[in-house]
Amino acid sequence: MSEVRHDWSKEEILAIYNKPMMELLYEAATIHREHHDPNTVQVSTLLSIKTGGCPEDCGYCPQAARYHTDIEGNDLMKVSQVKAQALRAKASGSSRVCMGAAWRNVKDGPEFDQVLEMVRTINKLDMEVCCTLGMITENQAKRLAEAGLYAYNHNLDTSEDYYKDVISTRAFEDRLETIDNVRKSNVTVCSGGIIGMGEQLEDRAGMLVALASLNPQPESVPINALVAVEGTPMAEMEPVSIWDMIRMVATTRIVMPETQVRLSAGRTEMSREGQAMCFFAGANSIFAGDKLLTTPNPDVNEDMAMFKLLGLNPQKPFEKVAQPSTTEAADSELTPLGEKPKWTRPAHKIERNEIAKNKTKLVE
Ligand code: SAM
Ligand code: DTB
Ligand code: SF4
Repeated sequence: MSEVRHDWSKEEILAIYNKPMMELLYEAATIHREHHDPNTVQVSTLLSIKTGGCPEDCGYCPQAARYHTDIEGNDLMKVSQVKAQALRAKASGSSRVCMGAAWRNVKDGPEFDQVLEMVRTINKLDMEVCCTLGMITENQAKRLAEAGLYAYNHNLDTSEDYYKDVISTRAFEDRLETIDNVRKSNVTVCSGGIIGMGEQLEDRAGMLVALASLNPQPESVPINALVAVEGTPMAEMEPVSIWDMIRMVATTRIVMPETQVRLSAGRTEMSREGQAMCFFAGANSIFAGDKLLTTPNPDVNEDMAMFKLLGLNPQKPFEKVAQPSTTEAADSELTPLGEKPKWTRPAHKIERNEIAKNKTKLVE
């Protein structure tokens, strides 16, 4: 059985990534079979509970307020709406609901209390609940855990070096600190990144070094292909080749053998054959449902037809980690601390982000 290593070097990871394809596939598939059932794929449904208007400048993101994209923004959803969507996701075979909010960080107050109620409601439906709400403190992570949160998603997105070319409103260290705060609760960690943002192969390897050196390694790692959205600084990026996606998935599987590797954004551009190669190379999770947060995703029926064709079965909830219990708000032992953490704001200029911000302003 391959051991879990936390001391991978960038050079070692690059050497794996660049192996002849057949050797890479064989090695990844072998490790995959040692640690997972190769015919089981975990299925998550994304739900954008608060869309658009985000103060951050992430160069890939259509929800950043400063770029001129065509998305429809929404205030925080009601708990009843979230419950209805979660029931639909459950009926269509999802084991997990992942709620995303276009926030820089979580602030204590009525909106966070509402999110905690959403977590309680979905956990009581016996589904795994994941949140991705931006940066959080230890106290906020513990309150989410107490409500019954199963996973917290917070992506490193790319290497520490390239991060500075993508985002200027926060720093890579802030991401690591939030992941550390999640680890201090008993919520599992979901952290991965995006390929196709103009990064070098060294950056893909650098991101995997950072993820693999977390101890414990994240329970799930989403690998996203950039969805190049008009109006964002990355609108004109070249689409990711399926071969790059397969190499990235296989390398992730080899350096993080126990992790669930999620084939995330970008599946609308991938053929069934391409996705099958990714599953063979160690991907064992997907986002299902015709929408990611704001962009399209394959139809659930098409995905279920693909599962049937490939003999894949959706994973049942709580197969990897036991269901957390839910504490009601009235019985909570944790009080909001109202902290105002000093998250970094480097504020350096990223040329393509500046251009995208100023572009349509001239036309308006
Ligand atoms: N605001 C929170 C944050 O940034 O952590 C949570 C939501 S944010 C949309 C979650 C993740 O979605 C990002 O970290 C990024 O990896 C991914 N993402 C956003 N836009 C994307 C795009 N256009 N293509 C691929 N992935 C994207
Ligand atoms: C992740 O790694 N990918 C998801 C989820 N975590 C939150 C988000 C993908 C977003 C793609 C662009 C959009 O739909 O807005
Ligand atoms: Fe905001 Fe998250 Fe989008 Fe960045 S990725 S702009 S933090 S919603």
